[in-house]
Amino acid sequence: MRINKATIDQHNEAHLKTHQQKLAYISGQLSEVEAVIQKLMDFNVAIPSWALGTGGTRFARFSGAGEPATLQDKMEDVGLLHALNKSSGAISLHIPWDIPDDYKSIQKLAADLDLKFDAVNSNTFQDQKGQLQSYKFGSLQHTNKAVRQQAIQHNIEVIQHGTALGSKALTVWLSDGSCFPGQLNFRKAFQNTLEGLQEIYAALPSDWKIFIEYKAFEPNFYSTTVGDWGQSLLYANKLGPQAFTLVDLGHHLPNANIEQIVALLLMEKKLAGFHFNDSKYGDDDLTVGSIKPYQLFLIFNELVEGMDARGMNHAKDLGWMIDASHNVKDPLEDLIQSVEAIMISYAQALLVDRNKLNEAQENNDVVAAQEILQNRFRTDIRALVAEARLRSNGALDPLSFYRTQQIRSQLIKQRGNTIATGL
Ligand SMILES: [Mn+2]
Repeated sequence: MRINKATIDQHNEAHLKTHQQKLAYISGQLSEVEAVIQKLMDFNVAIPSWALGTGGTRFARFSGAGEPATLQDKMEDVGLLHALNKSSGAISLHIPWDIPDDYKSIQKLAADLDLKFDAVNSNTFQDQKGQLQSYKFGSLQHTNKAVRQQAIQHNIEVIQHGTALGSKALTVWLSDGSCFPGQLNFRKAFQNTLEGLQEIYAALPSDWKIFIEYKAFEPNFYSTTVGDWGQSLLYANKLGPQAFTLVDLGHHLPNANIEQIVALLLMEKKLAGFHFNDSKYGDDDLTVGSIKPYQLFLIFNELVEGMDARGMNHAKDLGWMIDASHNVKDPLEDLIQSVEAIMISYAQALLVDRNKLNEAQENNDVVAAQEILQNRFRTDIRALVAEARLRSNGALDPLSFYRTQQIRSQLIKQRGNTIATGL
């Protein structure tokens, strides 16, 4: 389903007056509005193919209707989202869930929808039909060389699919680890995993990156072989200059200081990928900014400060992606909310007075430092995000557009009672 430009124009016309009042108000309070709007227009967050269907839990999956059943439909959904918010111009594919049957037609569809292919994701956390070796006791860490070889070969195939589509990065998330003390020799598991990653690294095209994603626990509950940013950084450093750490917000132990992790990884030039979501307890896959919006702002504050310190391009030099798969919301509404939360936090971080913050830090003025950050967090800059969308021909209020136009009902009419492929 494609959104008609004239319908977006009508929507914008109806919302324009209120928007202009809000924009004038906030522009009167801030000095760098134009530069911020431009940065917001340039910023894009990739959407993973698995976020477009209703996710399940280990107890049940309550699927919605009109879900995208094919790769083409998933791309159409991301295209729809991008048409509304103009900030979701990339899709991240998961192999083997999204293996393209015809690269050319998939590439043409992507061009029609103004989408790029973000990092490709491998899967050695479940067994596929007809698979020779089982990943029950891990993949790259496995004691059996045949299992490790199968996992290595799979990752190399994923790189080949990605190359054919124009991706530039491979994300490796391993569920490898152990559930009980004594099950695993930690050192041997690490060495096996490193050797496997080295073989995969050797198969990377020279303009590709490999992202090593860590996760503290689940599905293994005693140890995880890439369990935290220190372990990921060890692998990335040993692998070489094309290897980086990927930070997924939901993959930490409770209360971890993610903003500090991000700051140090950026400093070490080893941060390359980012997965957004929110959580109350673990890897909850909740809508970005729904539980801890202040933490999201603090993370962006460090990202902007760290990227500027290295002269990086905010839009291009890191891989931004949402990684969530929600089970009670309409997935497209969830994604509209997530992207909006990201844009708001990014805009607020851009507007932090760096000189004043730096001065407060140098003078150990703890109170002033807190005031600078919290004043910005409490400034309502949503009109700037809306203005960036308006200038890019998106919708002023994507969620209200989605609901007023009854897009899900239209998708159900078109697709029927389909369920998204994936887990
Ligand atoms: Mn992730």
